[in-house]
Amino acid sequence: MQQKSLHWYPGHMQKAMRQIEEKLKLIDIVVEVVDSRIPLSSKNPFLENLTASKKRLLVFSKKDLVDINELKPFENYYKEKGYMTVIADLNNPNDINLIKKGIAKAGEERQQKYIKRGMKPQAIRTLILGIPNVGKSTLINKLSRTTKASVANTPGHTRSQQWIKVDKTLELLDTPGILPPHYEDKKYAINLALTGAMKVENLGVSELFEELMKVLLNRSKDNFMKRYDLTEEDLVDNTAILRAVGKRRGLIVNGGEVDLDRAELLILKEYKEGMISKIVLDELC
Ligand SMILES: Nc1nc2c(ncn2[C@@H]2O[C@H](COP(=O)(O)OP(=O)(O)O)[C@@H](O)[C@H]2O)c(=O)[nH]1
Ligand SMILES: [Mg+2]
Repeated sequence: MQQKSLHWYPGHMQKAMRQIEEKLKLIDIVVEVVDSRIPLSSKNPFLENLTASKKRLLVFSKKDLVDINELKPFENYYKEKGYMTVIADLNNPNDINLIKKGIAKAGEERQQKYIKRGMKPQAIRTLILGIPNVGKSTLINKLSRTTKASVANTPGHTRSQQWIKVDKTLELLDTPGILPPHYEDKKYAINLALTGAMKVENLGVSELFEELMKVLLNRSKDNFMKRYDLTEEDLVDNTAILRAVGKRRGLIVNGGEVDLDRAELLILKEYKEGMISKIVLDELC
């Protein structure tokens, strides 16, 4: 395993943080997106202090890929840290509306300040933040498509920034703040790779497969057996599992043997796409 490739060098982290700090000067509230399958692994803790002075709405995306009952403790965990929360499938228009309502609520205090000063209600300026692959672009697209989106070029503090005017009460910075993932803890790196937020090759396919099997056999055995029509005898060890799955799916090489490597990749891919199990991978201690 190439440990080196797992790490963002301190320079990268600093650069990302500086860029986000610049953007934060321009905005009223922060919407941070995390993947519901990994609500801890997909959140970069270095951001906590940076955004502490803003109202923060945390969106758990991809709720369609988990059993949402499992998210309650995570929601409470973040609420205790001062976040407002919304659990959403970003492809569901009702959920996009819930997020819009959450943003309005997060911006209410700011709005009251404008009104007290005798001003009309102003657009709440919002920055979407998150690590790669959590759904930032999807959210920006969906929010702006709910009304006629227009891109306005408004001067910011230091240089001009592109704003998407969603409606009279909401403007989005059109480029999200992209955070490096939180790789330092191996457990997080594995979860990021299993869900597609990081290239599988960075960890090694076989190691990742072993980790996935531990989780699935522990927490989602029935679903796993059902997906591949397996019996208890097929589960004696990982090679037996791969052999059985490969046979069911016709992954056979020339000599009639099962192609174990392809079976491994197939299971990893189907897990990533939500076809096997709806467990939340992270666990709160
Ligand atoms: N199932 C599901 N997929 C989603 C959801 N939100 C985003 N995605 C998918 O996740 C992938 C990454 O989304 P993207 O918006 O590009 O993430 P970004 O890197 O944070 O901008 C894409 O394939 C999206 O279609 C969701 O709520 N549910
Ligand atoms: Mg994007």
